Amino acid sequence: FDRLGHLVYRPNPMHRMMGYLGDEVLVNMTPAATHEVERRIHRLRLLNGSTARIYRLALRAEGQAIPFRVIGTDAGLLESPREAREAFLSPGERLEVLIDFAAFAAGDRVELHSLEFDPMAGGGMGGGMMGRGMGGGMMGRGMGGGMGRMMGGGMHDGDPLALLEFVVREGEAVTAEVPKRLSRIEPIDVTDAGERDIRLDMAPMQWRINGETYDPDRVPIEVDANTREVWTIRNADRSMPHPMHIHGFSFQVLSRSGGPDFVRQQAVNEEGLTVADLGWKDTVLLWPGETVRIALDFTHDYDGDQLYVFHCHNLEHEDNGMMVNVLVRA
Ligand SMILES: [Cu+2]
Repeated sequence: FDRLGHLVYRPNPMHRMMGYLGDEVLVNMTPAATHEVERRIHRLRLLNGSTARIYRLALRAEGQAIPFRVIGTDAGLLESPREAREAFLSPGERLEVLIDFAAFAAGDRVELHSLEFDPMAGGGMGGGMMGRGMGGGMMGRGMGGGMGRMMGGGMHDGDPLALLEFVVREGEAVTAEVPKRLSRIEPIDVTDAGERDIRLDMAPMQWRINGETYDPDRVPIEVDANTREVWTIRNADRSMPHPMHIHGFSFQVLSRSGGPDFVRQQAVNEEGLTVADLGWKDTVLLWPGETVRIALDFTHDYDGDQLYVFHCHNLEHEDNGMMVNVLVRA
């Protein structure tokens, strides 16, 4: 914000390359947000509406980590609740969580915050070419004040942040059981699915998808309606995370591999999925060096050819051309 409190959005060429990070976190348009809660389970529907910032969400009270239950992701409920202590939420992604305040006393404070992480970790050169591996590297979090100011303030992606403080009200505690079964998710049948490789990389000052930057007249991806495909998306650039989003369809994440340790440590199954990868998704985060496989079912009810887009949800990356047309042929 400027001195008068007006929102400033003036990305320079470096922001357009790396993403525009502000220096003030807003929750429901509110800086330093607080929210009063009763001593019972609360359901939070979280959306990362930041242009470029990734959050490593966690809860704490009196310095202690507080577990929560994830019940839904981008496009609906999970099959059953999953207890978690942290979850990544990249731009465009959604997460539904339950927080139980029954065990807290009136006046207790519970903080939703973002844990520290290195967004360039997993890159090729120990923290990535642009990471802080290179003695406070060029784009890294150890960068000097000059670059820090160019990047838009003192808060780099991955800096620890306070997001929202819950204040527990007076009143009787209400305990409740959470249903064990929330929904039924049929796995997309991939036995006859087409395979497609998607490579994310970088040309000078531009991010690319399969070597392409956005051209409205080009259609790099064509699929037949009512077919299924498995996309193997590889973040080959190894210097920045990319939250990849498709319009028109939800997908299922099949596997995640090759990422940084702090992501692999969050795996909830043998395929390397994190809690934020479960259920129906339309946005999936790719860390530097990672490979993520997703299953897509292109069944839909519309007549004729339909044109959609597949793009990075880091909005500066998208605006800078990290997007391709996807034609679903009737
Ligand atoms: Cu991107």
